[in-house]
Amino acid sequence: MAFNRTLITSALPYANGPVHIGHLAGVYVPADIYARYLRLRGQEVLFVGGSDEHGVPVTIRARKEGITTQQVVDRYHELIKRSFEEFGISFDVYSRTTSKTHHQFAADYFRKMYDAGQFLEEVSEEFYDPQTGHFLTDRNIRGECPRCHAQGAYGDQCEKCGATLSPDELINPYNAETGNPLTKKETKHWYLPLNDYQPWLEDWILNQHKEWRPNVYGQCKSWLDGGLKPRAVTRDLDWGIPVPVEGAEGKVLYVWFDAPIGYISNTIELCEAQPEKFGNWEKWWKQNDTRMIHFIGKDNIVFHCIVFPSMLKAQGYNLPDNVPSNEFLNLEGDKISTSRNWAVWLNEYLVDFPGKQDVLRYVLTANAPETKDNDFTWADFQARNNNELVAIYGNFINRALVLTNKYFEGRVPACGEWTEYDKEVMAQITGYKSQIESLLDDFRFRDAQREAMNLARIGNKYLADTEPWKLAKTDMARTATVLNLSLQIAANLAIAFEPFLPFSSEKLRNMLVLDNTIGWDDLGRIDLLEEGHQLGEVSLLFEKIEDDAIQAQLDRLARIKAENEKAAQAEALKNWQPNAIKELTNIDEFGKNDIRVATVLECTPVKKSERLLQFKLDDGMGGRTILSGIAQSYPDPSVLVGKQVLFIANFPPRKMMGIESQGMILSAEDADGKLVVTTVSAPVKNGTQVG
Ligand code: B3M
Ligand code: ZN
Repeated sequence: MAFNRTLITSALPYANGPVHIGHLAGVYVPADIYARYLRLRGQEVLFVGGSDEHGVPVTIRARKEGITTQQVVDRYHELIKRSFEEFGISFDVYSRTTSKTHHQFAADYFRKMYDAGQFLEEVSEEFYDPQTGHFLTDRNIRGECPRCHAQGAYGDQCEKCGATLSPDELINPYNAETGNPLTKKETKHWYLPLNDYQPWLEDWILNQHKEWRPNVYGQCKSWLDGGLKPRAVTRDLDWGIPVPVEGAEGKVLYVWFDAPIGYISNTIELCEAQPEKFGNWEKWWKQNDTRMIHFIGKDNIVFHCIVFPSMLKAQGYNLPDNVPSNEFLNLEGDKISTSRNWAVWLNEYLVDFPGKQDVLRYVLTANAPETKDNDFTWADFQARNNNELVAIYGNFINRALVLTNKYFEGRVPACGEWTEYDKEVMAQITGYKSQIESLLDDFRFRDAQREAMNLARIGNKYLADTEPWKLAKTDMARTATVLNLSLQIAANLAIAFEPFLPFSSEKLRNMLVLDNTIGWDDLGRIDLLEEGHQLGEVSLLFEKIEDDAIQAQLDRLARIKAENEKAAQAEALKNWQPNAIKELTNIDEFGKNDIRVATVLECTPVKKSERLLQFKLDDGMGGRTILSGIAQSYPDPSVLVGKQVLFIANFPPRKMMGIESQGMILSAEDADGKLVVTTVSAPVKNGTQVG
């Protein structure tokens, strides 16, 4: 199938917070590289983005910040949009799912499917808060974890033991926000019968799209192997697009029904605003010479490969040709999290590293989580900037231009005859175009960028090998040839890096005064700059990043980690409940335990044991030694010396690590989960029995 144009979509970020490096690495930088690349190749491209402004996440944020949901989406839509602009994400349109066009179009879409009988209607029992009159789902429901019995587990997950849960499993479920106990109530919803699409999806994905990335193909296959079930496309919520049928009062479209339709609505908005440039929207969505590519993160795969295609198929739209999805990017070894503030926010990055958009773009692509989760570290960020962008690419450009200024007054010198070495190097340069293209065509962005950097490496090596600064003393003609060829490589670099590092390429183009008509097709040519061509002003393409700038970032993360730990402890404390009372006992049973008071004379860690402390006690009966497994809680056990503690005197002696322990010291878990020794506050005679 021959395609005449490409529609590129990138997942619509929830407008519930700023965007961070995970978003950029996973979706927007690769999508942008691809869009820029196709445009550079002269193809007809439409690159759609926008904010996802419905769904529960934005309403949660509103409650957290104490503002209205509309205020939340207004604030974050603007912030996100600006961040994307600042990072050069070259959307043709960036709109929002609260737009009038979208509300109308998405409601129509539902209505058309409804009229065509493409939904199932079903009444089910859902969790309901009779006091507020709201139905609740997933994260809005909390209760006791059925596995570990922690309080405050969420309807979809217990954060204490990590279990994946469904709200039905929670013990004593309550409204997360109000604490009200929940009941079940009947409610009607509309379902997309995905099971009906199963045979078609199996053929379309498993047979016809074997070229999809293994992570995408594999996830689809496992969904299909599990057997698809009808999926509700409406919700009982008051934030969203009202369900446009009778008897659906108080119901809205499920956010995952309306959000992908946003790709279409945003296309419509653009085409209506600029018909001369983009034509009719249907050309992008219905004509079969248009190819569609969805850029997404791995948590969106099922929606873009199974749910949305079924919706598109139902209404006769084009289907995606590929869905390049990335795995996750972690930050310094931990999962990026908006709620835990564990992220590098794009708006904050630009305050700390003004003008360094390309550095972040470069690092995120170099480290892109294309095939597996990857880690962003500030040390790697610094190293890639200093050792690659500065030391290779920037250094090469700077030397080529400065030397041309020095020896030839900033004019491209004449190229004489090529040596064998020149020929070898230039042959390599010429070969890069098809290499980079085939990687980009395959959505292998990190490999493609690596090739662009290899091109710079060759340039750098060429200068190091030919040493024009030495040649200039003896052979000006040869110096001229070397610098001419170096400048040709520099011009090639401006083109090759254009999809990846748009700001630097523009800067380099300006330094080289490269003709605007020179573009991707010219990549590989060694005659891009004519003899005598006047170069522009030279400045550094990249600057070294110093240790203190990196340390400041690490300090910030350490602060956040400490804050999170404190907050987690406070949360645990809030949800803490004492254990249930043990079965009944009596004074005789209790009296069998001989509990006494002793003074700690010495308390030291047991050698080669991480757990054990050795207590020497004055028990009023000649002294005894007891070992206790609480070393983790007492980094400095000497604090216990002189304290009076409680111990069980009539446990049989037990040998551990070659030392005999004569009893057990009583301790309790403190608020942080550490064991603390129980002490007696008023002085008591050693050996006194407790009872
Ligand atoms: N807003 C989920 C996310 O940000 C969702 C994507 C919608 S794409 C149509 O992961
Ligand atoms: Zn649990």
